[in-house]
Amino acid sequence: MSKIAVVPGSFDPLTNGHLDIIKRASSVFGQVKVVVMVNSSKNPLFTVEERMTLIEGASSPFPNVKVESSSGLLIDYAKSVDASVIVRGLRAVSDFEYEMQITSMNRFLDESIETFFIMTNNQYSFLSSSIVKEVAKYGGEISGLVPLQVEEALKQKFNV
Ligand code: COD
Repeated sequence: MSKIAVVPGSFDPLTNGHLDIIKRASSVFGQVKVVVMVNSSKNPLFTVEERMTLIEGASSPFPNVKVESSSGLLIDYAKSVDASVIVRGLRAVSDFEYEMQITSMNRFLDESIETFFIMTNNQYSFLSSSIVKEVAKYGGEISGLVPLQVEEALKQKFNV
């Protein structure tokens, strides 16, 4: 039976680090659901719909990837789509503590859903949505760090 994996995140916006994780997950699992989680306490730059459109554009070469959104608990979303695995990316030791906390909480809520980690590609280990937004805001060079459509969307948002 082909396994369904969920790749959750804020994706505000998608970076090439995220895309690399999505691509690698799509080569291992039968179906991949990239889910933009809506977090009411964050103040995102891009709307959920904008983030989804950018992810759909960049992940179009991977036919087993679908993009959705959810505003509830991740584990409830994973159950609703019959996923057996949550996939997360790991960049550095600094990610570990946070990831351990959310993985443990998700296992407490439903221990039948496993979390798998994919190590970042070295070339993207320093990349995050926040750092890309900061550089883009001041007109810095971001090509090669994000997909072309994301680069254009950032330039438009910041008027640079
Ligand atoms: N290289 C590799 N991986 C990367 C890179 C990179 N350069 N950058 C980011 N990643 C990975 C991240 O480690 C993460 O796995 C994924 O890509 C998405 O990253 P972000 O930053 O967009 O997403 P987060 O970390 O903000 O997502 C957090 C969630 C939204 C998943 C979490 O808050 C959540 O599950 N919220 C729903 C509420 C819930 O269920 N809470 C209970 C569990 S605590």
